[in-house]
Amino acid sequence: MLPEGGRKEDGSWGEARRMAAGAAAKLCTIWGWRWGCQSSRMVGSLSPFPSVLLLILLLLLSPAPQPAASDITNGNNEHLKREHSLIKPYQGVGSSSMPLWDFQGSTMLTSQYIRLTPDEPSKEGSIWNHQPCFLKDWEMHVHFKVHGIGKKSLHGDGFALWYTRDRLMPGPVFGSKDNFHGLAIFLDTYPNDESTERVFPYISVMVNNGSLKYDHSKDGRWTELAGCTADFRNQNHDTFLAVRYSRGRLTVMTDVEDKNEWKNCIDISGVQLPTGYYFGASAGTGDLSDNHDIISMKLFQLMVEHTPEEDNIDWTKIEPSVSFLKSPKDNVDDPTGNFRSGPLTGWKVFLLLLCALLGIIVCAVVGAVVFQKRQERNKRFY
Ligand SMILES: [Ca+2]
Repeated sequence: MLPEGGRKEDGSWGEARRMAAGAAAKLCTIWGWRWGCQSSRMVGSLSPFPSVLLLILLLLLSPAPQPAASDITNGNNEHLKREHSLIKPYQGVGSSSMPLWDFQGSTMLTSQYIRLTPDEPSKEGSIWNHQPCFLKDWEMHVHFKVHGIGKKSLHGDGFALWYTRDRLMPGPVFGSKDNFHGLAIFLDTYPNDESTERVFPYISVMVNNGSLKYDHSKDGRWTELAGCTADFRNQNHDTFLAVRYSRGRLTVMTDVEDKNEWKNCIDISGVQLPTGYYFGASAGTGDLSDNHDIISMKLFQLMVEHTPEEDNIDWTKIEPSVSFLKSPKDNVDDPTGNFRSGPLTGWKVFLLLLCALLGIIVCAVVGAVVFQKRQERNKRFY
């Protein structure tokens, strides 16, 4: 079990970057490399060496960039939004006079978990936050458990997490309606598409403005923005998922290997989502079944500054959309479906440093030769 309210990463990458920037600023002050410190527009007024050295210094002072894991909040309770969270003991759920969450279908409430479907065929259930969310930047941590007696691939179908315009509307997409408006994260445990090369359970995301249909027979392949394999079913330890949305960037992380650390699953930019939608979770079983349990959903507000232009927009009017440099269908070539390039690895940083060092050596040698030649020419003139 993970400690409440103080999970995982400490934002070390950001901290290191700040330290590096601070160190660079001090060097700037001490050595007077004004242009390198103030503005790239001033490049060219002095030797390029200081900027290269500064870059190397920054790279040396900073650890190799980690996956977006360290960007995920450490679960600071200060910004936990109780009205959008589902936490034990499950008060304010369902029939109470002030419900925070409503449930529907086969959903069953116990003191330890909320069961969306039991391990029985043809069930569907969902749970929906009662209040729309007007946060522009947020992060949802979901503690869940998918388990059942079905062996090998004789279980299904998985569950979905939602941030959508409509709520409590049963349907064919993991127990919820199709042609939805908003964001869906599917935790699919059953490969309906027998020809797929993807390994299941498989997590994928989809953004919809109501025009797209989810194709179960292809496990949503044609509408998937990105995805990853995650072995979360029938685990004896706790399994978690984190979804972060901030400044158009959508990040999904998993913690399903009992390592108490987030693992990068999905990281895409250019995602537009409005405010005023509802969080929910739903699950469905067909011929095959599983228990789909939600233990907690914790919503954290992210403290992010926006420009005045961004603040002047009516965020409730934003149409759910995604702008891509690459079309989602291009990810067919990639068996993981995850077509975005990863962050800089240790090797890439090392190669970058090596190139920078070689560049400096070449510049120094050329400079020395030119200087020597000039000196000799000057000597001849006297
Ligand atoms: Ca499926």
